Amino acid sequence: MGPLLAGVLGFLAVASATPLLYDGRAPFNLTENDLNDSLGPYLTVVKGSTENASHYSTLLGLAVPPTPLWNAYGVEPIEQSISISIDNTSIFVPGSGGPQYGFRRTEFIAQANGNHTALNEVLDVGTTVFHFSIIRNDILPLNYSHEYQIVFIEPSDGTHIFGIQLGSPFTDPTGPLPAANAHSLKLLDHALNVLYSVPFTPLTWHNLAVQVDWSNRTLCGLYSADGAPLQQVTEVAPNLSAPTGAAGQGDYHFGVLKLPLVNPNDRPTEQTDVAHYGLQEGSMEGLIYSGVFVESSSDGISLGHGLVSKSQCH
Ligand SMILES: *[C@@H]1O[C@H](CO)[C@@H](O)[C@H](O)[C@H]1NC(C)=O
Ligand SMILES: *[C@@H]1O[C@H](CO)[C@@H](O)[C@H](O)[C@H]1NC(C)=O
Ligand SMILES: *[C@@H]1O[C@H](CO)[C@@H](O)[C@H](O)[C@H]1NC(C)=O
Ligand SMILES: *[C@@H]1O[C@H](CO)[C@@H](O)[C@H](O)[C@H]1NC(C)=O
Ligand SMILES: *[C@@H]1O[C@H](CO)[C@@H](O)[C@H](O)[C@H]1NC(C)=O
Ligand SMILES: *[C@@H]1O[C@H](CO)[C@@H](O)[C@H](O)[C@H]1NC(C)=O
Ligand SMILES: *[C@@H]1O[C@H](CO)[C@@H](O)[C@H](O)[C@H]1NC(C)=O
Ligand SMILES: CC(=O)N[C@H]1CO[C@H](CO)[C@@H](O)[C@@H]1O
Repeated sequence: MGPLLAGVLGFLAVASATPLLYDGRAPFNLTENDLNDSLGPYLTVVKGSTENASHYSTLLGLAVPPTPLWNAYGVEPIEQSISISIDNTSIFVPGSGGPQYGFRRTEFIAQANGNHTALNEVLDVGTTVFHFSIIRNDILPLNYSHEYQIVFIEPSDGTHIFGIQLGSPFTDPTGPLPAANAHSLKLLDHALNVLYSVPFTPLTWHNLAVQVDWSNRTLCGLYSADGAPLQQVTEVAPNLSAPTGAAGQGDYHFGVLKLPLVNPNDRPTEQTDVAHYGLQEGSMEGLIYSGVFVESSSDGISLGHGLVSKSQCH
């Protein structure tokens, strides 16, 4: 731990973790069949309708070590990484609105006791911190000419309380591709302002945490690479376009949601309907996740290696 950490140690305490509200770090006893059946910490229904979940997601066992932030080097990890991928069959058919031919998507949704809605009522109150770690899957690379929405909290109005975006934001008409900053992970607020961005470099676990104050509607981001402790990287930013109360509570998604490019042959109204229209190559692409959990920040924020910030983001 270098001088950077020493400089902030005054704000840190080594303590047991703050109250853990949801643990989405895949245990080693979780199986492919559990994924198919949405047993355990994930609801896996957001995927192509023709294949089982295990076609789009793989529990990696010891093949890809999870983020070292919550898994000490040289010790058996507490979790296994998860590969989440899309291919041309990744056409989700929601309860209404018809097949989403515009998107290709596979997402896991946080749940507890088989009920994601009940969990949201626990996670989306007070001040809570959404943790997740992402590493590139260089066998199944993304196409940075497209927009990807990869982590978000989605209330029933379809907006995102916060979101992590990669690639070139969808525009109609299509702009120069790839867009500037396409290869960076971007933390967006509800109004789609970029609060923070960091290059999505290969062979690196990118650890992010987003503190959401559900009453005052603010966001605050933390980031680190690999085993370095998380550091606050944004101000406490107002997020006042987010709905208040129950209307602002939503499912915690992580995975790969790939937007299309405008198809010049579609009608103007179709060209803006990204869920149902547009161009997709149908390629197989993916990301790898670990370190997914949610904690209350009432006793501070877990920064890794047992370090806890004494205060919330400020
Ligand atoms: C995995 O093991 C833990 C601890 O024994 C248990 O609580 C949990 O239910 C198991 N999970 C699955 C998916 O079998
Ligand atoms: C999970 O899906 C895979 C791929 O379709 C299949 O081989 C396996 O039998 C499924 N398991 C269950 C329990 O559905
Ligand atoms: C999903 O898994 C079940 C159980 O093994 C199997 O019967 C079914 O054929 C699989 N579906 C697909 C689309 O592979
Ligand atoms: C991908 O799927 C779409 C929709 O089912 C289909 O129209 C298209 O031909 C497929 N593309 C490839 C490359 O298979
Ligand atoms: C899930 O939780 C919600 C909210 O607490 C509740 O209304 C619903 O009945 C629960 N669903 C099931 C299947 O238990
Ligand atoms: C990436 O997407 C662009 C825009 O749709 C497309 O022209 C290009 O062929 C894609 N590249 C790959 C490798 O699929
Ligand atoms: C939230 O807003 C209330 C009322 O304006 C204020 O008293 C409180 O300090 C705020 N809390 C935070 C964490 O900013
Ligand atoms: C950083 C920031 O202030 N983001 C936005 C939060 O939401 C309000 C209300 O929509 C916007 O005005 C802010 O720009």
